[in-house]
Amino acid sequence: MMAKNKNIFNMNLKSIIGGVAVGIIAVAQISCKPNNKGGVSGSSELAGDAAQKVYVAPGTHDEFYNIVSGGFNGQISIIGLPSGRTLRVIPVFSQSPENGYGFSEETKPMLNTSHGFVPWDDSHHIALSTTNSIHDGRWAFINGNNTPRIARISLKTFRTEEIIELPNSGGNHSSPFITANTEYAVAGTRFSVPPDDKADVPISSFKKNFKGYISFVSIDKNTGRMGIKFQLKTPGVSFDLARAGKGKSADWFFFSTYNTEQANSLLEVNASQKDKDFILAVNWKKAEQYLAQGKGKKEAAKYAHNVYSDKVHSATSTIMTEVMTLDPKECPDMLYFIPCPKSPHGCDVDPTGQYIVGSGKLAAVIPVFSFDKMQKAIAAKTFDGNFDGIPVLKYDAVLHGEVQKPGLGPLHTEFDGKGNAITSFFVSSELVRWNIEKLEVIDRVPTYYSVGHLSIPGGPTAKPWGKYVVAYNKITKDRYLPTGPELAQSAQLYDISGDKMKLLLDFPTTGEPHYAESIPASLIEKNSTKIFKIEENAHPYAAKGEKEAKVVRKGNEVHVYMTAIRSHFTPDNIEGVKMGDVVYFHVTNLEQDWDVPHGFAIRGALNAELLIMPGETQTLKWIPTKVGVTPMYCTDFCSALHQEMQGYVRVSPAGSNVPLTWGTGKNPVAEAEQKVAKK
Ligand code: K7E
Ligand code: CUA
Repeated sequence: MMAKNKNIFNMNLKSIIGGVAVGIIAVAQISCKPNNKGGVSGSSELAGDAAQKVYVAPGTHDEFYNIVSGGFNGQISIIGLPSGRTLRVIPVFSQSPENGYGFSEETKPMLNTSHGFVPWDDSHHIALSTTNSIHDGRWAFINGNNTPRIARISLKTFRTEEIIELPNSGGNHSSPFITANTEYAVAGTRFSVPPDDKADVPISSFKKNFKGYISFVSIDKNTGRMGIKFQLKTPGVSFDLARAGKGKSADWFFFSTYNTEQANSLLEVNASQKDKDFILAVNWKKAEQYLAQGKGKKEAAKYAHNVYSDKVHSATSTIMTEVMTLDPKECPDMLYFIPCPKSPHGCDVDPTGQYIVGSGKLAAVIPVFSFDKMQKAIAAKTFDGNFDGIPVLKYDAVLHGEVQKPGLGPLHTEFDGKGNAITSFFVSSELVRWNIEKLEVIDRVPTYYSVGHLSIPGGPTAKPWGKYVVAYNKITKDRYLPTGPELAQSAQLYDISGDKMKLLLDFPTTGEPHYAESIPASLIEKNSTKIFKIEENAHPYAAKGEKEAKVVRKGNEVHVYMTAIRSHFTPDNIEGVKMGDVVYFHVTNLEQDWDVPHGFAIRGALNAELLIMPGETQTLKWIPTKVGVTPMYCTDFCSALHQEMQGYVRVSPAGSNVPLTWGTGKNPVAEAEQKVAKK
C-alpha cells in the first residue's frame, strides 16, 4: 500500500511537470477514466473563450442564483452563476458559527425534534417552489436525511423559516419534491421501518412488519406554512428519488425504488438480486379524494413542527401526536409499479410531463417511460401481476424506449428545454446529452471526477432556463491546491447553449453538494429583505430604543435588554451579577440600514456568539463561570469605531450584596449606584 501511494505521489509530481493527468489514474480504481486527451486534466475540453464567459466584472452581478445542498453539513450554499462565487451559507439542519443559528435562544427550537435537540444533520435535495411547474422564486425546500425532516427557506430573507419532522420514516432521502403548484412537498422514506406506534419488532420480520412511508406535506399558498396532510403506507421498499408530474401528468408522482428484494442485511448484495426494481407511480389527486371520503386513518406518531417568525424574531417548536395514513389496500387505482432496470437512482420527468426517465445505477441502458402509454396500460389492465397487492405494469407497455450505450452508472437527468436530456454518469465520469424523442446520444463531455447530481437552471421544471449545466462531483483529487486529507468538493460549469457542451469553470463548494437548483437572479433579487423594521419588532425582550435598555433580575435569572448601534452597546457596564446566575443578553440591533449587523460575544461563553441583523433581537444565554470583570464586545466590523464597541460585566460571588446597576456613559455604574442610593 505504501509503495503504491508513493508511486502515485511521484506520478503526481511528474504530472505537474510533465502535464500528465494522474488524478484520473487514482480515480480509475473506483470509476472509469474520462476520455481525456491529455494536458492538465480537462484543459483540452476548456472552451477558448471560457474566461470571458464566466467573468462577472467587479461591481456587477451574476445571472443566476445557484442554490446548493451542503450534503453532510446540513446547510445550503448560495452561489452565483456563472462566476461560481459563494455568496452565503444558510444554516438549516445544523448549528452555525457564522450567525448563531441553533445557538441563540430564539433559533434553538428550530433544531428540536421528537428525539430532542439535534445539532447536525445531512441534507441532499433542494426543491424550489413552482407555479404551474415554473420557478416562482418564493421558497427553497431541503431534506434532513438522518433525522427525517423537511425545511422551508425563505428566498426573501435567505433564512430557514420552518422545519417539520416526518414520523414513520428513516433516512429521508427521496425528499423533498414539489408538486406543480407547490401544493405539497413530498418525501419517501429510504429505510422502510415498522410503524412508529408498533416499532418493537424483530428486524427479521421486515417483510411482514416494515412499511415504506411516503409523506405528503401540504404547503399554504400564501404563507408557505407546512403540515403533514397524509402518509401513504406502501410496501416495504427503499425510496431513492422522485419527481412530480407536470402538465398532463401533474396529478401524478413518480418514485424510484430499490431493495424490492426486501432485504434487511448486506443490501450491497441482497438488494441487487432482481433484474428490475420499480418506479412507483402515485396518483396523488386520487389519494386526496380517498382522504375526502374518509379513508384515512389517524395513527399515533410523535414529530416536531418548528416555525420561525420574523415578527417576534423567535422560533417555536410544537410536538405533534398523530398523523393521517392511507393504506393502498383500501384505495384501489392509486398506486402502480413500473418495472425499471436495475436499482434506479434518479427518476426525472421531462418539461412536457410526458416522459419519465429512470436511471438504473447498475443498468446498461436508460429507460424512458411514456405517460400516455402508462395511462393506456392502466385502462387496459396490462399488468404483470402485482407486488404486495399493487399492480405491476408491463415494462414494454409503458416504455417509450431505451437509450442504448449511454455510459456507465447513470444517476440523474435534467432537461435543457430544447427536447434534450442531460444525464450524469458516476462510473464513466461524464455528462451525456441525448434526444428524448429519438433516444439518441448527441454529445458527451467528461467531468472531474465521478459526477453525482447535475443542475441546469430550471432543469427540473416545465421551463428550463437552459444556458448552463453544473456538475457536482464526488471526487476532487488533483483539481485544486491540496489542503491535507480533506479536499474541497468540486462543481464544474459547462456552457450548453451550443451543440457541444463546453467546460467553463471549476469551483469548490462547501460540504458535499448533492442536488442544487439554479434560478434567474431576476426572480429573487428584487424581493430580498434589507432590514427588519424596528417598529414591527414584537420580541418580548426587545429594547426598541436606548431608553428601553435595562437589566431585570428574576430570581437567579438576569435579563439584559441591550441595544446595539454604531458604535456602542447600552448598557455597556453591568454590575450586580452573581455566581449561580443565568444571564440572558437580549440584544436588539437598532440600525435601520442595510448590511449593518452587530455581533455580540462575551468571554468564556460556553454557548456561542450572536450576530444580530438590523431591527432584530437575538439572545445569548451566559452562565458566568468565574468571579471578576468580564469583557464583552461586538464581533462584526460595523464602523470605524467598531473596536470601541465593547463593555464589561462584573460578576460577584454568590450571596454578595453588590446592587444590580447598569448604564452607558461617563461613569455609568457609579451614576446608577447614586440613583439606587437616593431611593
Ligand atoms: Cu447524492 Cu440525490 Cu442523495 Cu444522487 S443523491 S448523487
Ligand atoms: Cu458593532 Cu462592531
